[in-house]
Amino acid sequence: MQRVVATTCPYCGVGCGIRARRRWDGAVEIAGDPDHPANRGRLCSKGTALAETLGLAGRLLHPLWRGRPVGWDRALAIAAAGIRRTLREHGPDSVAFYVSGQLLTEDYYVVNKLCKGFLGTANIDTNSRLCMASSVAGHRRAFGADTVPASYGDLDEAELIVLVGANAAWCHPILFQRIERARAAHPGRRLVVIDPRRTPTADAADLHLPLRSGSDATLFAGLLVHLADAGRIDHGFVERHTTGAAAALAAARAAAPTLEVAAEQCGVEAAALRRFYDWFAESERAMTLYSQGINQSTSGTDKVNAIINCHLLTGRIGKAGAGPLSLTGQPNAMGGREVGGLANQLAAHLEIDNPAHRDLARRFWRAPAMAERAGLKAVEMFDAVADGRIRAIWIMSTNPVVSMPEADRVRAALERCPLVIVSDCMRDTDTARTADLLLPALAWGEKDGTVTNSERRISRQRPFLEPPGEARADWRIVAEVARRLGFADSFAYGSAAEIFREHALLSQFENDGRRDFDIGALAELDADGYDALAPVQWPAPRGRPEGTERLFGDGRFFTPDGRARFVAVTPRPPLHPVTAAFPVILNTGRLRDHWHTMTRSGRSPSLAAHEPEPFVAVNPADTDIADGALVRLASPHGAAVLRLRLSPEQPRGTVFAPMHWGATHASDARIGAVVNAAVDPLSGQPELKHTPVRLERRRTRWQAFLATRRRLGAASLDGVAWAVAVTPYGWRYELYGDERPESWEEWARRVFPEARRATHWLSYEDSGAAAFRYARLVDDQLDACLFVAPDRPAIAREWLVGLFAEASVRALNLRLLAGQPAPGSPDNGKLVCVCRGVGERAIEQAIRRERLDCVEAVGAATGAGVTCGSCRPELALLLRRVQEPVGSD
Ligand SMILES: Nc1nc2c(c(=O)[nH]1)N[C@H]1C(S)=C(S)[C@@H](COP(=O)(O)OP(=O)(O)OC[C@H]3O[C@@H](n4cnc5c(=O)[nH]c(N)nc54)[C@H](O)[C@@H]3O)O[C@H]1N2
Ligand SMILES: Nc1nc2c(c(=O)[nH]1)N[C@H]1C(S)=C(S)[C@@H](COP(=O)(O)OP(=O)(O)OC[C@H]3O[C@@H](n4cnc5c(=O)[nH]c(N)nc54)[C@H](O)[C@@H]3O)O[C@H]1N2
Ligand code: SF4
Ligand SMILES: [Mo]
Repeated sequence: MQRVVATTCPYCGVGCGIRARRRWDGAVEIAGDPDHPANRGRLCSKGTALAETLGLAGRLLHPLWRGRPVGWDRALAIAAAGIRRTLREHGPDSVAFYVSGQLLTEDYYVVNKLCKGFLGTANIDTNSRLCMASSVAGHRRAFGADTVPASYGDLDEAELIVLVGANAAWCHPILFQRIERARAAHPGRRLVVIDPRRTPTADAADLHLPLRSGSDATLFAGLLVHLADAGRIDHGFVERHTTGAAAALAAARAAAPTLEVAAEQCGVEAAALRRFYDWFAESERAMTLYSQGINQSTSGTDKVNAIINCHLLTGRIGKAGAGPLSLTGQPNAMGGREVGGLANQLAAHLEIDNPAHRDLARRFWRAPAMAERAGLKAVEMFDAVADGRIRAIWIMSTNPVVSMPEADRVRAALERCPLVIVSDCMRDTDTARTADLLLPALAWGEKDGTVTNSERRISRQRPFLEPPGEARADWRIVAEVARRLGFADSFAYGSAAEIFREHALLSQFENDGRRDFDIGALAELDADGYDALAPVQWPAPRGRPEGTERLFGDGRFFTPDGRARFVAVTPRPPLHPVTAAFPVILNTGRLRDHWHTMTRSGRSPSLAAHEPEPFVAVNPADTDIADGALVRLASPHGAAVLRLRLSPEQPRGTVFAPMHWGATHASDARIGAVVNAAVDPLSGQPELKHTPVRLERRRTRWQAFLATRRRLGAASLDGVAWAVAVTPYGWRYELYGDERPESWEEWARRVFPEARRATHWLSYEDSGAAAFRYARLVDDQLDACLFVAPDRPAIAREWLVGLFAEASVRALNLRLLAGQPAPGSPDNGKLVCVCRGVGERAIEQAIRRERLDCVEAVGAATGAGVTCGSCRPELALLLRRVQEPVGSD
């Protein structure tokens, strides 16, 4: 069978279309879908490597109750009985659901309906609380509804694009490439990046404003003042279509009376700020794209409104090439908002605080137990688990023990909770380790449903793989439990299509154009129509099946008076300032090739190669600890041990650490444990970008590099700290410890279990046992190696990992023990271009040797960056590094 299935990428909110082809031998080929409007055939490094993540290794394939396999009947009965008992003994609010923007809309709809309509509690919240909640709250304040006005197509038309708190080159790569193509085609267009760090995105910009962490509201207050003073107020629009301009302007003047004050407060040069303000003032077609640098803040909602204010004042909204655009993170962050997955929403953009809306949902669902008020938001929810108010929690498609702030507290809360149900595709995650009941969910490629991207475009995810083991669709699992709770009639769904129809019907129920979310035109889709559904942007009300590209073109908003609201914003600094004990600001976020807690990207050798080890980036002027040393990062909440990376891109007084590593990939690097849980009072979104911390050297007796064909068992690493990454032929580890084993030789024999076939050993130990080197060959192939030294062993890691591919390494002998290739032979260095396998060292050498001066030339010389393009920003960075070298290696 050779069948091509059109589906959607399961990673980011760009929502790229994919064509998946099953080959006759079962292998899957992934390609971009040329017909999908979000990407027109392009994919970034993560999308490209999807096939590497599809194997069944590590999958959860059967329900497990307290670690033992149980049949589905038993598992569902346990879940239903546990929920029923908890409801009866402790009331509706003792039960909670914590779900995810990685569920499909149909899954999300069903679990939200069960909770808010049938269990009588709104204690369902989602990881979107950590992601989009401030945008949602900001939109609702300004527009009266959670409406994203603009489209990707507007990026092709904008004269000025401002990216605020968004590292799009890494996190929304296909969108970023679209911006870059438009700039290349129209040289006058400008890109401004506002981010404390000099990210690869900032590197590409015409202007980078490295503002002080958390000072965005002041920066946009200053812009509002500047726009008014420069005569850029669109008086007609402001008078006819908005309210509150005068108060917002007065508040902005108080915060940023002059440009110099704004510059001073934000820590940027006045001249650079003036340039930005002037560019914004003169660009009718201006777009402001923003993401977690804005949302994840204790004043995130105000920052969102400070941005929207500038667009309202100039009337730059609802027009081609103009408007604010909140970039959604997860593939279905937007779909989750449509079904009301947040604890303070209802469904179909109905409001839970509005009695008429509650009544509408109650009648539509024929709901026996409507939730009467908003439920607990994520941070509050885990607090309630910790203090016993919540006694049963069902976690679906998210890994809060890694991704929540103050994550040690979250783990402890779950360990104490009487009933923890976890639905996941993977057997071992930090959160699954706390579960009583583990339920196997279908994964991407097996699931069937819809997702909605950042531009409101609903796309189908279609299955192209058979369901493995006993895994089931999330919606089916929830519906089965609902049936056992006595709600069979209301959850008698036979397919995703039926659920989608109900969702669409609810969106148009008594709507009459008053609510923004209306997909009534899709309510009549039959099974075939649903299957064939082409990507479409909502709203798509009855009679408008082609959907809507842009909203607010008519100047009408979803507030009671139809006018958009300015919000008077008084900027606030981050909640917790630095102190003498915790003098450094910790900023956290994403890397190019990893996805969240690595349950997917951590299985791909090509993605894992980009950054195999957890690290913290520090400005060289801020520390005298050497590059590559181990450091301990501590806050009042917890600590993590990370590799120090000296990085001039990092502003002074701040450090940056990726969010990706949990206990499945490193023993001590879970940054969520360090991050504070301070939240925005309106949105409840935590301040994940700003935690006061202390940085100190982590001294060790020894450190080691280890590579092997088989993953090591947990027991063999007892007493040793480690970080692991998958490689094409096995696994690589960085290790360190405080105690030295009596004999390294024996330790090596213990951790590398005896091979059955012919083996050959090489080993070397210096007299003081401070250094030890060991390699094991099986049938002349490299099977395992270990390099121990007092500090980080200086060996050619990528070369060693590459040797596992060789048919025979016997001839290498002592070179192998040296851990270094022969002089002159190529060592690629750290992988930069995943598609072509080109490493940092090779690129740097080519730049020097051939005096390359642009990304295109590097591509022509080395092949890097010419396929998916995800690494182009890093090629630019390497070019700059070679041209202006810094103190680090
Ligand atoms: N490769 C990859 N891509 C992803 C994901 C992934 O895990 N990996 N996850 C997806 C998801 S769910 C999301 S939400 C998005 C997130 O996408 P982004 O928001 O672009 O990513 P982050 O790295 O979280 O943070 C963005 C930037 O905010 C900056 N920042 C920190 N503090 C401030 C501040 O005070 N002001 C300003 N202006 N900026 C600040 C940080 O330095 C960082 O560069 O990415 C999506 N795409
Ligand atoms: N320090 C810090 N923390 C952060 C952030 C940050 O910037 N800094 N960003 C925050 C943001 S924006 C986000 S979105 C979160 C993301 O954080 P999480 O949602 O916790 O991260 P994921 O690794 O995506 O977790 C998804 C889980 O669902 C499983 N899964 C995948 N598909 C399915 C499915 O179809 N069904 C089921 N049942 N399970 C599935 C995966 O195996 C995995 O265990 O992290 C937040 N945490
Ligand atoms: S930009 Fe990359 S990760 Fe995001 S949807 Fe497209 S291919 Fe997937
Ligand atoms: Mo996110």
